[in-house]
Amino acid sequence: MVRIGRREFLKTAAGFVAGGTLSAIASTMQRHPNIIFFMADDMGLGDTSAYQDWTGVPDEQQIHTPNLERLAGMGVRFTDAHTPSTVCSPTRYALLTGRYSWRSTLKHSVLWGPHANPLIEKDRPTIATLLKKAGYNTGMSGKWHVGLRYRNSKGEPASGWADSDFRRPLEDCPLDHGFNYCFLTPRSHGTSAPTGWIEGRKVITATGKGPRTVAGYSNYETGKQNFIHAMKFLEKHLSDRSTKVKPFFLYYPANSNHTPHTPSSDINGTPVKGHGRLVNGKRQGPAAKNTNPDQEKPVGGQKENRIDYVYENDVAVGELLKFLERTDDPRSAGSSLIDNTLFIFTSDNGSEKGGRDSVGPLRGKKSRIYEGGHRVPFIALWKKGGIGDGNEKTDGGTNPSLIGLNDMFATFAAITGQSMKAYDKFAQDSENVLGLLQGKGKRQGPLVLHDDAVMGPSLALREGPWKLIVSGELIRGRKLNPVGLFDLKKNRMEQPSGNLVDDPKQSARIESMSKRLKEIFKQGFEPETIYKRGLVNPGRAKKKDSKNSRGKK
Ligand SMILES: [Ca+2]
Ligand SMILES: [Ca+2]
Repeated sequence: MVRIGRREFLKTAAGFVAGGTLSAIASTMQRHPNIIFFMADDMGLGDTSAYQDWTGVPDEQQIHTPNLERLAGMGVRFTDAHTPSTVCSPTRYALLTGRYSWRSTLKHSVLWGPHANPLIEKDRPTIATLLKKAGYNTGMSGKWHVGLRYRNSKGEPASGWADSDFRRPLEDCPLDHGFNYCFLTPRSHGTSAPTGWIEGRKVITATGKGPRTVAGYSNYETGKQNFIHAMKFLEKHLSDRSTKVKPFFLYYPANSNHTPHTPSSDINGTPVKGHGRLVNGKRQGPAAKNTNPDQEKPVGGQKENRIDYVYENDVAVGELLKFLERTDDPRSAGSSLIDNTLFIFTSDNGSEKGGRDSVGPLRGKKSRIYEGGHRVPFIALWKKGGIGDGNEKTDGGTNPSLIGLNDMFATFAAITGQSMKAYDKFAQDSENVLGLLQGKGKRQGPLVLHDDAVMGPSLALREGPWKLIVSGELIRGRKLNPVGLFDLKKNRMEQPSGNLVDDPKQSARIESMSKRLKEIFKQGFEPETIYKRGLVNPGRAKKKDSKNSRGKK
């Protein structure tokens, strides 16, 4: 196995930035890894057997994910990886732009409705534009959920859902944010039904009325269709003379395992529905201990359709790995694609199902500011780049370092030798964690986490093992009000009895963390102008949010 050390990266990067000769640029391009970023929906740390030793979920409750185990064996597994928000849209915005969603117009919850205005501004760079600039061919297949714009019957940009006409090409879609190819559901598949599937700018299936009907959409086909279209992008990339000399970037935000749990019959011929299993071989698990200390009731166990839907992603990952392993790398004679591909598997927020068998040994679940809402599986592999040992037969590496999905922007910039100075006004919340993925160094800055369906648009600051939680009053433009301080080293479960927010011995820490959070917060927040323009989901109705949070994000 050839390992490219950090020093060689820096050399490559320096050559690229300096402009270099054409051949230097060409050789740099040859070395850039392909990138596949596979993101499950609503999958918790407890949902995969790749983390079973860490979560302690017993065999009779643990979903068996053999392909993720294989990936973890080849790569490196993070146990303190976080989504920047606890729900779909804001996490996706921060992943794609390297900027926290609460700096945008979306302060709370997700984008709703069949037509939500594009959250990513037209001129804002994304990881796709960044990689395109470095010579990548970029594609996505899966769930978008950061807004798009249709056209009306006259061909003008539609003002909303009411005047959209699906016979017209889309006015704003992933193609306007750095992707050369896209196949997508606009939102979660269950709530996307009126708009079905979109390929490029074209609505190819929909179940709406009048100009919004195109037959063929089925919730049970999302997994299958996402895979078919991901392969369509990859196979076209490899067969086209103009693209196969380039690296590719595939963004694969799967619909599974978001509710409704609708597993496909198969992925690439490998059966899915009816074939998911718990580690003990069964298809039902007993009720699990509730990991939320606020509620003592046990949570229902893993059920057949959910097991299959989680397994669907496992199968998709397995099929992609097989494809990468058996396909020659057109940029490197004698190598397979797997050798120089950075493969990342993660989730967009914690599990929607509480209970240790889904969120692992953490408090809360999807939509809560507690760890269960945003600490997720994160497995990375890049054989030639020194991420993991590439050998599935040896134990996988486990890294306890803190990282966030918002770090991908600066990390991909580093991998492709691009200076973040070019993105000074953008991606301010992204930190290069390439060294960390390679097992060296640590993340420098603190991580900010966002949103809670019960408490409103809360924020939390992670600094080392310490976590400060402040109420939604800060985002609503008023004041910073600390409501929680936890030492995760001693109290990973965030037990209320270990909430040190009122402990006088911690007042200096609370003061310094509050100050730091305020500094970060002010970097991109203009309450007056944003309030004048109108907030998206300002988060007033706490009870309603909590009720609505089930199964709709
Ligand atoms: Ca989600
Ligand atoms: Ca290994």
